[in-house]
Amino acid sequence: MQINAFSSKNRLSVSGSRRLVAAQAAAPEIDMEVSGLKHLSPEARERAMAKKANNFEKVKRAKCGSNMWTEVHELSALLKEGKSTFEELDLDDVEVRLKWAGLFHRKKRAPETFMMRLKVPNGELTSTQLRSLGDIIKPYGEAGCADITTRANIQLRGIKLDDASDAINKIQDMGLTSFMTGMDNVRNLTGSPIAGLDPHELVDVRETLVDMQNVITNYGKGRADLTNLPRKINICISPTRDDFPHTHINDLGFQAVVNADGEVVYNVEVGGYFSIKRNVTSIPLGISVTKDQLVPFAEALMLVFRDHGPRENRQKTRLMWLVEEVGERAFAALVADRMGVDGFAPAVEVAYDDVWERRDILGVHPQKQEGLSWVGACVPAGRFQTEDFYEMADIADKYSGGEMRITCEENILFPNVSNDSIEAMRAEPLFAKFKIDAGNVMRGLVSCTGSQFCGFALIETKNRAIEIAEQLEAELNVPAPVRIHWTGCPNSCGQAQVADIGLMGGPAKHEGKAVEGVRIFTGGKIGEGAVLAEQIEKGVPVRSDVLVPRLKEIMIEQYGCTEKA
Ligand code: SRM
Ligand code: SF4
Repeated sequence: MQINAFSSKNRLSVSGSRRLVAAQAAAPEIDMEVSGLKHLSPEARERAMAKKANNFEKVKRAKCGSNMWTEVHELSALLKEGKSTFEELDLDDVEVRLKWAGLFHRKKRAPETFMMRLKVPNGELTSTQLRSLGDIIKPYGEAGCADITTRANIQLRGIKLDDASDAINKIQDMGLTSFMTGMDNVRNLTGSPIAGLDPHELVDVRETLVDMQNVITNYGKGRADLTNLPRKINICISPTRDDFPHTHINDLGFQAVVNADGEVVYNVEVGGYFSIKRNVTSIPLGISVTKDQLVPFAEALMLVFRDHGPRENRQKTRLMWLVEEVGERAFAALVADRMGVDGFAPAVEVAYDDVWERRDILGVHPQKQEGLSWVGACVPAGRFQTEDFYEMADIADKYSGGEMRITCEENILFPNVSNDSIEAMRAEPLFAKFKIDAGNVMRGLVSCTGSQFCGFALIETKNRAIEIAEQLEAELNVPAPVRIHWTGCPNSCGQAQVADIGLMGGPAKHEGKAVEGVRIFTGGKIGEGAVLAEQIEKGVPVRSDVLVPRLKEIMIEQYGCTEKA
């Protein structure tokens, strides 16, 4: 099979401070048979799978998780009407397949309650949605809370399976979805929290991200042919040099650039991911796509991943393993073939003559629209209580046209605030809790869920992260934001490796006894020229009398902090 994966167009140009120094030469035709793709046919995979499929694949083969899109309503009804007890339900449905409907049983930490993960493309929410989300968790009292996630998304907590059917209907009625959010599905699509407001963005990605979600989730109702992937897939579109969605750690990242003709196109990177066994940044595919190709490309790539991706050893099933197996060019050829196109334009190579520091978007910032600003506020460790939803909705209605956004750093942002209203807005009680001018440790704080709710966690994270951030701010002068990311285990949902200082849960000993501990990572860089943080220590007890002094040392040595008098 011959596929010309790349167009032969070379592009060279200079545009503003953006200097296009080179463009990739046309690639030769790719012979898929000689590049070893024969054994990757869906039929061959199927044969291999029958023998060596991992346990999750066996559960999916017994019954696909997509069945839960209807069955979840039946399970809810069975419980509600007393026709079944929770214990009588099928274990694989409860622990695995319900994740296809966005329901994660918190068996170890809060038995018989579920975390419900949504999809919020680009993290945009309306005041109506905020109020409805508050309404869903309100009945659960203290057990009902919510989190902003590191994919600019919302997770609701405390949900009972009896009520899940109603919750799902409410969520779909408000134009959101919880389907295809867990297990081997696409995760929340990320872009830029300041899309449409930002004077420096190359393109407003909001509409494309919504289109992409609609296509790959069938408008949130679930798309059966895209739901049985070998593993999860993270997708983002990055429209600025800040790279807010961390292209380098997504399985599929589109980076907006300007080509020689002055058009915005998207360089394609693939394969970035974190896991217990491997942490790897994405690699360029050597191609670029147009705006119109973004959604078809993502869809085709997912189909290629579905059909050719490995499904044997679960630790070797993320997209990177397939890309490495077939090579970047052949992989691009497979996607082109699936899209029904001859090939793609080469990647645009961009070298800038200036250095671009990733912007801190908390606080008040002028928008490209005259007289308007966005106002970013810090949500400590991303945790919301029920009443926060109502207060945020009121603020959004009063000041930002009923709109609020959430970020991958687990914070909130109100767009389109009239400059005349900023002073009044600052005085609102919400911002005593979620500070607009948060300190330089709190504003950079990110934390995964940790042991309060997550069964994988080796340590408690969120509460501890807040306490230690407060202590550091009390004891140190911190001249610039220091980004501290907490992650409760090596899955690294809290992205320890992108932080200035990353703290990853792990075992430790104190005075001969086993205690909660962390591995410490430092030196992560985000934005242009991103670099992963490296582990400098392990087995450090998280007790504040041990960890805080160690963090202070690092902050003084590496981040210009000084002791307060
Ligand atoms: Fe994650 C599994 C929470 C972002 C890598 N992650 C889990 C589970 C579902 C495990 C479980 O069932 O308890 C956690 C749910 C805990 C809970 O109750 O909240 C969980 N992951 C999260 C969130 C909520 C952390 C947060 O506090 O923000 C994030 C939800 C994002 C979303 O909206 O979908 C979250 N997880 C991430 C990220 C960061 C990212 O996407 O940039 C990563 C690393 C990047 C990546 O995926 O490559 C991440 N989570 C994992 C992994 C390791 C994946 C792997 O290939 O091995 C697991 C374990 C797994 O999938 O087997 C995992
Ligand atoms: Fe749970 Fe570990 Fe992810 Fe934290 S990093 S949410 S502890 S799986």
